[in-house]
Amino acid sequence: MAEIGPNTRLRVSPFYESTVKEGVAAFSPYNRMLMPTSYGHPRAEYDRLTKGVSLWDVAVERQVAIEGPDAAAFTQMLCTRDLSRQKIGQGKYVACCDHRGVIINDPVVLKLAEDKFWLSIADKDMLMWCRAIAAERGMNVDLHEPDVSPLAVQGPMAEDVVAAVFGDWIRDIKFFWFADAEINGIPVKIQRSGYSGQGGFEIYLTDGTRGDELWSIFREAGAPWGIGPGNPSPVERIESGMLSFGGDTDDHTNPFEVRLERYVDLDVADDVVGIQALRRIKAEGPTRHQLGLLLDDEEPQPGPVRWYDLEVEGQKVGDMTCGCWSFKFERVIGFALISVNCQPGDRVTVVRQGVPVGATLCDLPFSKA
Ligand code: THG
Repeated sequence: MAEIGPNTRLRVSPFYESTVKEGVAAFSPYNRMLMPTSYGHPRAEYDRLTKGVSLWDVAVERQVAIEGPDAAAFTQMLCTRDLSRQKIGQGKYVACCDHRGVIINDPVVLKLAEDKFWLSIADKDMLMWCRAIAAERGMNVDLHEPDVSPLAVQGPMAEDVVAAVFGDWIRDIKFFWFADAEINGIPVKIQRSGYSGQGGFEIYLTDGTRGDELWSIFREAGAPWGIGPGNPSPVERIESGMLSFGGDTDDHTNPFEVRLERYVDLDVADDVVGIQALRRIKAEGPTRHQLGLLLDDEEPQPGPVRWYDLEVEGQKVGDMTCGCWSFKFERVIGFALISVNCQPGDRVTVVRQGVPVGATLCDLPFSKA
């Protein structure tokens, strides 16, 4: 197979050497970096995440730092969720939209000070977007990408491992809140967060020269709990019903279509980018929604690498945007982005590389599958 590796266009994670030593088997490009996506043992890696504790190089979750006198006002302009009550030390999951109300990112916003925020972004060039909006609006802000690289510790045993490294005080950190800490002089921020439904923490390394040291600290401290390498799991995140921006969204997707309505506040100020479009869309009623798919397959099938058409009586009604063999439900599941005329319980046909397979729509998350 052809190789793809770090080069001057493809920035290197501070944890890269560690992941190579651990036997990383696949990467995916994300924010012009490489994100480990497999260590070659899918079932063992899934079990480690859902029953134990898993260590992930998610340095690709880059930060856009927003600093200066207009930082709070500017951050709000980018986010369709009301941030007026956000406290210093608190994170919030938000949808950033363009002027059409189309989602262009779903970052976690961290408030570090009254005049300092980080957008912890999904895969899309948000620094360029922020610079353009700030310049057009004449905002007094400094925008840059800081030296920050998250390392995720996920799974039911994650809290014990993070407490073994930093002390029992971390057990009091509330969901999405964060605090400063240090280990062997390595500066970090610790947040209770992460892209899994299993619980855990993200350790934001703020000195990119010390990634392999931090990795080793967790590897050793986590040994009694059987810690091992992993990555954001496509299977677990589908089972848990978590959105993948760019995977489950296209260039026309608004937050209402993908279950993000509860993070949208339509009464934020009129200068929030996209909010006027979202008010219109809400008034007219969204045309698509996101549902679960339970496929009729009896054998494991890989998830789609491209969206598959969903049809009813030969007419296209939507797309299957992701899928996997679920170890938990022992069947093939996926997400549908589909006409609001289709409802849970309805039957649809997935056109999988030209071959039709039946499926039943269901509510998300899949708790009732
Ligand atoms: N952590 C950090 N940054 C990130 C991600 C992350 N940036 C990119 C990407 N992931 C952003 N996407 C998400 C998607 C879902 C969640 C977090 C980031 C998430 N959702 C919870 C859920 O769906 O159960 C609910 C969140 C809430 O209710 O506030 O956690 O993973 N640093």
